[in-house]
Amino acid sequence: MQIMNHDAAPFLDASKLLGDPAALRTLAVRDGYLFFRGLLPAADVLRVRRDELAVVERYGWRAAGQDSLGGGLNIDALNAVPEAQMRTDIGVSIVAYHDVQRLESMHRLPHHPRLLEVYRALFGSEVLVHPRHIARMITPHPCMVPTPPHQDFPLIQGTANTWTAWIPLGDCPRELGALTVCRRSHESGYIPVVHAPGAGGIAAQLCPQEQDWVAGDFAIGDVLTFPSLTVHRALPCQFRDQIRLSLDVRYQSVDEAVEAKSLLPHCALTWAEIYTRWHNVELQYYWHRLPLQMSPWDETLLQPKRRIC
Ligand SMILES: O=C(O)CCC(=O)C(=O)O
Repeated sequence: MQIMNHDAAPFLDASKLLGDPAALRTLAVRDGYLFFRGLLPAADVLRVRRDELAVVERYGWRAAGQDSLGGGLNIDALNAVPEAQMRTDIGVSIVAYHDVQRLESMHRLPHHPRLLEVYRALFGSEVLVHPRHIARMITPHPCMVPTPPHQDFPLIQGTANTWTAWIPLGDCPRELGALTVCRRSHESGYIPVVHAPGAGGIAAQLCPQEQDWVAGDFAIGDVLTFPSLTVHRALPCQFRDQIRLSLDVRYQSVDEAVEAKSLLPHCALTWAEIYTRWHNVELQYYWHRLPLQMSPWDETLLQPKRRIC
């Protein structure tokens, strides 16, 4: 099931197809992912990186002697955090993650017009941006394990036509633990899972023919996106003193069903607690203004079941 970095083919850059929704959809249906070089302006991404790193700094986990964008870690300080206090799906402590979830900039970036343009083209309708953003802050803390191969569908549910945008908050070469996708794995439909360590806690049981991995070195502004049946995983980070910052953001058509948890914060805070210090109200509770259709949660999708290949 595991692959090495060098086994993967490079991502195909779909940037030239922006402005041609039909061609974009055809490629998405064929490969089960789209990769866009330089989709987002670097300055907009760096604002979020700086804000997240300021949180890391406040907890004493950033190495001294770097500017506000440097991802070097004080690994001894971080490793002193007991596992019980860590978000093992994120990479920092539970309280530090709360501070990151309070960041207005982190919640604003997913609404960037360049992202909305992509999803309007894919869905042919208005877009629901799930407010439940995940801010991965992957560190070499001993409790951390690279994200196993999985589909997002059993974890998100709602419509299978929900798309994830994986947005690295800075350059993210393969060696820093970038995301990789299994091309055309969306064609397999829902894949039965087993429990696995790492973010999400499940792994898709891949058959031998499902090993067509694509990967790449991300530069700031690049975005990888895929529907919720596409299998993806994180490459192992080769650095012992660097943090990998990225966002997982979900998008779907407003005309399709959404599961209730997708509208909740990705932590124990309430939205009111998250919004306490925000300047702008227009991105608060915006989904309340949309006529959403809800779908029920199906716990059986997360229960281990043997797959026959
Ligand atoms: O960044 C990671 O390690 C996991 C990301 C992921 O699984 C996702 O975006 O759905």
